[in-house]
Formats: sequence, C-alpha cells, structure tokens
Amino acid sequence: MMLSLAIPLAGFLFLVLPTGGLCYGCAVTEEERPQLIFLLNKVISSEDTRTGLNPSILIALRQARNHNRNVEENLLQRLSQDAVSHAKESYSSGKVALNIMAQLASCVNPRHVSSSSSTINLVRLLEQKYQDELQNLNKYQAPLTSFYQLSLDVLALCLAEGNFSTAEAANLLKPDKDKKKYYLGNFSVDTAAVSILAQVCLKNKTLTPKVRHNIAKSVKWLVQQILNHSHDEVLGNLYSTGLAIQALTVSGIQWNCRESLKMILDQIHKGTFDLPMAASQIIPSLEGRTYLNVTGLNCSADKDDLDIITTTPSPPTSPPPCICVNYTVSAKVKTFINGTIPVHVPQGSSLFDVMKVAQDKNWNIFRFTYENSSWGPYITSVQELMADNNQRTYWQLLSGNIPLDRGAGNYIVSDKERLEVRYSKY
Ligand code: B12
Repeated sequence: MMLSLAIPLAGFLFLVLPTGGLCYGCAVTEEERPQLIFLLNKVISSEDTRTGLNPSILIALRQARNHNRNVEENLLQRLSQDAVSHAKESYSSGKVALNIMAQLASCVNPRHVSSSSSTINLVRLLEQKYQDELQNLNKYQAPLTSFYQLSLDVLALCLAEGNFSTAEAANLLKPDKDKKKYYLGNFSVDTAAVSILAQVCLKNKTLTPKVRHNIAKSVKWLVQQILNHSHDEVLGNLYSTGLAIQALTVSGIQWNCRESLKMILDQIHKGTFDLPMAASQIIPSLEGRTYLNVTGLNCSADKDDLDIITTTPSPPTSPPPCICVNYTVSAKVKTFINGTIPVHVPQGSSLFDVMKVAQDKNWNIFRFTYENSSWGPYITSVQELMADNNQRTYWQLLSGNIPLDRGAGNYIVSDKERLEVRYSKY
C-alpha cells in the first residue's frame, strides 16, 4: 500500500491509494460487527473492567454501539468513588483528563462528580494540575509527566470547556517549537495522535484566524510524521494504530482507513488486543468514533444488548514442554550492570515469568521491582536502579536487540530467544 504517497492540497493531505474506496474515517460493517462484539464481550467480562479502575475502558465501552448497562454503571460508580477520594492527591494530570472524558462519555457533568455524599470538580482539578505541568515545563524544560499526558490534558480541558488559554495550549503542542515532545527515543505515534485530537478540538473552538492557521500547520506536520512511521496498514505499531486512526480521521485527510480497520479485525482473533487496555484504544476507531465524540453521546438511547461471557476452564492437559531462553540485565548509564543467565520455562511463559525465575536463581544480579498499571506490570528497577522520569530513564525491554512492542507480562517468549532488560534514556 502507498501510504507515504502524499500530495498537499488546500492545507491538508490528500492521499492517493491504489485499492478500495476513499473515506473520511470508517467503521465496521454489519457483517464485521460480530468480531467487534467478540472483543466487547471479552472486555466487559474481564477482571480489569469488573473490579478495576480504568477510565479508558469506560470511554471505549461508552463509544461502542452495543452496551451492557450494568457493567458500565458499575465501572462509572467505582471511578467516581475513587476520584472523589484520591484524585486530588494521587492522580496524574493525564489520569484526571481520562476520568473527565469517561464522565463526559457517560453523560455526567465532570464538574459535579459525586459519590457517598462527596463531590469533586474534576475540571477545576485538571486546570490546576495542568498549571503544575506548565510550571514544571518552564522550570525544567520537561513536563511533570509526559507530552502524551499534556495532550490528554488539553483535549479534556477543551472538551469540558475548562478555563485555559487555547492560544497557549496550541503553542504548547506545536511541533516546530520543540519537536522533542513527540520523541520518546523514537517518534511516538501515540503522542502525536492524541496531540492531533487535542489540536483539532482547539481549532474547532478557536475563532482567531492566526491560531487556526497555526493549528492546521501543526496538524499537517504531525499527520505526515504518522504516515512516515507507518508500514502498510499499521500506523506506528499495532498498539498505536487505534489512536492514529482517530487522529487521521479528525485531521480531515482522505485515506484508506478500511485497510487499517480490516488489519485490526484480523488481529482480534489472534489475541493481540486481549488486554482490555489495548482493546480500549481500538474500540472507538472500530465504531467510526473518536475521543472528540465523547460529548455528543445520547446515553438514554443506549441498547442493553451485551452479555457477560463466563468461560468454563479447559480440562487439564499434559504440562507444556520446557523451552530455554537467554536473559540479560544491563546498564551503562549512571552505573554499570551486566548479567546473563540461561532460563528454562514452560512454553507459553511471559518475559515476566522469565524475570522471576532468573531472580529466584540469582537474587544479587536479577532482582527487580515493578508496579501494576493498566498495561500490566511496569518494570521500575533492577538491582535497585530506579527508572527516573526527571532524568528520562527507564528499563527498556528488548529481544535480540529490538525493543518489544508490549510489556513483560504480555510478551510470550520463544525457545532460544535472547531477551534483555536495559537501563536506557528516552
Ligand atoms: C509515555 C509512555 C512511556 C514512557 C513512560 C514514562 C513517562 N515518561 O510517562 C516510557 C518511554 C518510559 C515508556 C516505556 C515503555 N513503554 Co510505553 N507508552 C507511553 C505512552 C506514549 C503514554 C502512556 C501514558 O502516559 N498514558 C496516560 C496515563 C494517564 O496513564 P497511566 O496508566 O498512568 O500511564 C502510565 C503507564 O502507561 C506506564 N507505561 C508506559 N508505557 C508502558 C508500557 C507497559 C508495558 C506498561 C506495563 C506500563 C507502561 O507509564 C505511564 C506513566 O506513568 C503509551 C501510549 C498509549 N497508547 O497508551 C506507550 C505504551 C503504553 N508503551 C508501550 C511499550 C511497549 C513500552 C515499553 C515496554 C517499551 C520497551 N520495549 O521497553 C516500555 C515499558 C518497559 C517497562 N519498564 O516495563 C506500548 C504498550 C503496548 C502493549 N501492548 O503493552 C504503548 C501502548 C506504546 C505503543 N503503541 O507501543 N512508555
């Protein structure tokens, strides 16, 4: 596919693609809907959805055209309860932003989120957390969190009509001011996609022709970068494609989104989006919706037509054969760490399983810590050497020197694979 063949036209990109119809955004057809329902059923039946606190999942479920009202109601209540109790002290700005979008998508005013007779104004809280991010940016040339979260902040403030300067926000997300914001080691398609969504929202709300013109220029540059980082129908990688489809859709370019959509549908049965968080980032695009649509949903018209699936555990089979991988921990920044060990694990094990076996075998060299996040376990330290946001360091996961596109808990290792956890800069 010729995704990189782009001809500038009237300030936007017009893409010439060889096959299929051209469209502005797209959605699954009625024949394809069973595949989407299969995914929605998995999401509503998952532990993460039924007991967890992930606002991205609620945003996705609310944007779907099939619903399980009970599950959505329950998740909304838990999110509201948690926000009332913990948002002020312990939420990052992006987490507040996602919560605002989840409330909006549930037709709740995010300025009055209540639970157990307490109320919180999430929009005012985000205005404050956004100012903290800006202060940190001015002082240390880096946000408190990341430009991904700053983009979420601008998007949520824009959607919820918060009190902030749209011109300043447009300037903040402008790529020519400091292009580094879109690079985390490599160009981050995810960050660019959320930034485009935020900027298009700003553009729709801004009356100043100059600001509108500047936003159009920024969006055009970012769209081109996303396309430059795309191979065939995969925009960035499998896990950024959902957000990138949303971004390309709202940018107004014509492109063959059906090819990307079909690719995503093919991946559903391979288990690529089994993690509810991964599913939540592709569901809106499969429904032909974007995060800009969270304010326009008609909640009272929801159908209640999705059932929770209870899976019967499969009967015990003979234990899987053992495989052997090579596992390395290394650091050359700040301090020197280098250790390699052969690890035997049952077939089907994850990198996280490998790390635990290595740790049990040699605590001195392979001990590590992690935090649970919506994407699974996030590796925070090896031998007490901590990832540090201020110094832009993290523990990178690699196989044969190539960075993994998923986390330690979800990456299934293969026989004779060379795996590495490397202290790196982004
Ligand atoms: C920013 C970011 C990072 C930053 C995080 C630190 C920071 N400065 O914020 C850095 C660059 C360090 C990073 C690292 C990694 N990331 Co990352 N990251 C993101 C990004 C762009 C935004 C996350 C975010 O802020 N969300 C919003 C906030 C409000 O939600 P949150 O839950 O509080 O966010 C936290 C977690 O998401 C966590 N986190 C970030 N990345 C990852 C990855 C994994 C596997 C886990 C468990 C947690 C985690 O850090 C966030 C900030 O604290 C997402 C894109 C996306 N589509 O979500 C990719 C994304 C989540 N990362 C991804 C990957 C693969 C990784 C790495 C495994 C890459 C690697 N080969 O080493 C490592 C994690 C290794 C480890 N130590 O366990 C994938 C996950 C896909 C998947 N199926 O699991 C994503 C979706 C990007 C992509 N399209 O491939 N990441």
